[in-house]
Amino acid sequence: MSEDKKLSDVEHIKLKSNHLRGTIAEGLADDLTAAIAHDDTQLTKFHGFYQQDDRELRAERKRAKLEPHYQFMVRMRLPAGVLTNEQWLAVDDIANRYGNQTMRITTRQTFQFHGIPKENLRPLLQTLDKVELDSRGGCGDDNRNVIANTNPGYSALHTEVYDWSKRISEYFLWKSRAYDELWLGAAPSDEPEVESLYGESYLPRKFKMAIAIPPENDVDVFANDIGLIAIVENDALLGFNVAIGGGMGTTHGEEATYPRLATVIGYVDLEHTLAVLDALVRIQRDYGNREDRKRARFKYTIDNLGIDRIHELLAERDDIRLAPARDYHFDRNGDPVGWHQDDSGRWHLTLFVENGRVADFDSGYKLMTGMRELAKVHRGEFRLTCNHNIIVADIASDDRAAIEEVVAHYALDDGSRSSTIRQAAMACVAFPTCGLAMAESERYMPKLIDKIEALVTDAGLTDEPIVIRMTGCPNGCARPFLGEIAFVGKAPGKYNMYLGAAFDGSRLNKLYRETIGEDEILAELGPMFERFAAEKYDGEHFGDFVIRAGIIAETTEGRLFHENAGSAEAA
Ligand code: SRM
Ligand code: SF4
Repeated sequence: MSEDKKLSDVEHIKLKSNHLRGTIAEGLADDLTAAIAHDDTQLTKFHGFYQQDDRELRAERKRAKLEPHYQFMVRMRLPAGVLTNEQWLAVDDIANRYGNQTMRITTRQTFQFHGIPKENLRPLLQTLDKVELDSRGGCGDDNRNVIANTNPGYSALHTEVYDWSKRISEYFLWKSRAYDELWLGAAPSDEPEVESLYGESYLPRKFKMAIAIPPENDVDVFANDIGLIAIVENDALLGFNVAIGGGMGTTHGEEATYPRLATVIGYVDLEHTLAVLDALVRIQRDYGNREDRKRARFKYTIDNLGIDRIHELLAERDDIRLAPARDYHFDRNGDPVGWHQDDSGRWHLTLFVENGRVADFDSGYKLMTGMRELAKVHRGEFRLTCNHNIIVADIASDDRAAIEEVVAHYALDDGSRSSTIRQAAMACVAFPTCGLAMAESERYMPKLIDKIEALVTDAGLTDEPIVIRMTGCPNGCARPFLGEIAFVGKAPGKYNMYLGAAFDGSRLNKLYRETIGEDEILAELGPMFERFAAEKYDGEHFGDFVIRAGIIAETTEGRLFHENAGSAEAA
């Protein structure tokens, strides 16, 4: 590891934290401020929450000489996004009682609660605990929520993959007793903490894992530090292709940072899967950059070392030699909404949720109430998807009518709210809670989509599921660099526009126009849609078309993301 003096600030905070305790308890007890100590805000991430402030109130509070309106965002751990109806009701109750009366489905298949005052943190986490949920590892330099394909069509495989996601999530949880002591009232103990995998410094940066079942890539498996691609024969799960080094985050103007798609490095059978994951995580733990957090993700470790060296390290350190990768094929990275029947005859209903916000809206649309009523009659489970949607899963044929009644009463599947283009769109949270947002995203995207809907209708493309993604900054939380079209916030009302990712999530897009506003966005898209409608091949997707038509250059790998940026036609 690097010399101590060069370590980043966060590394020092972790090292002196007494296994993630810091002075969090003292901060909670301090009623002179709604905040906690600065260093502790890094540690609470490991416990699943971030200190934020309402950015809309900043100026007003400053003028009134008040501290910012501090509040917390709590992110649950929910492997594969599965929760029971009892858990749904508990989560709904938490959002109403302790938060801002909304729940936010995330792009990693879990819920976030926003607007939590610090005195509500303990009761919130205790309520989660009562229904066997937690927020451990929701954030922080550790393994994050393990996501997995929701695949309503294959219930047996889904169950198996769900079990794997829980197993992996639990295996890579940090072990310190700090969570139980700080939040659940466990008595402190003199027993030494044993953090055999993470040690005292945990990982250099966040770490993410996903499992996809081809042909569905709804998890965007290549955007993860480790992606497992299920290899299935005769409906049985045999093992996984292992892909490493995916990640989206970049910084505007800093070419040393770039999104990267995970590289498939081989195949592992089920028996050795955990050992391979463990070995890869330890490589990142030992070789990852602990000085510069902007270059600390596994993707950079891999590009620095090279894939051949990763294979050597696996062999030298753990005697692991991966078999050659097996064939697989992905069709898409979106969710097909509506009713689906699985191979055992049970039903699943995928409901579109715009940008993941579950709330009772001013428009009169009572999604939160409707889902609560659904949870009271539904006897199966709910699955959250990585595209911000909800699957009401495992419905017996006899129960379908009761579900349909609630769905119809609250208009939960109202087609007028979800055109094809809207269903394929996704935006991150951004304002007012995200401290890193440079432009609006969740609150603006629906309005932009209204206008894009008009353009696709004019071009005769109403049934074309073009993947459009938006984020308020280049950190990439809605995986924008996998959008066939993407908008990434640069300044209020201004976005960088990207084109050319693959519909199945297997190719990054590229920067097309910089710092443009809505009028320019629409002026660019209108003629492009007309041309696509006139010139597209049968079955050709928009992201492939813009490359074939010479509108944008293809991005072949993360390191080349910034090369040949801009309109290829203008070049
Ligand atoms: Fe994210 C930071 C929201 C998925 C890359 N992300 C943040 C923070 C916590 C801002 C902060 O650090 O202060 C955002 C909180 C906003 C808020 O007010 O709620 C935030 N990220 C989200 C969510 C809620 C977006 C959403 O619309 O659903 C997603 C929560 C996922 C979860 O349940 O765990 C979310 N974030 C992602 C993804 C997508 C994914 O994982 O598939 C990415 C890109 C993949 C990746 O990790 O590379 C992502 N978030 C980031 C980054 C950039 C990391 C990097 O390597 O550079 C940051 C900033 C950071 O870590 O420094 C970030
Ligand atoms: Fe915030 Fe940026 Fe992530 Fe959007 S992409 S939630 S603005 S950090």
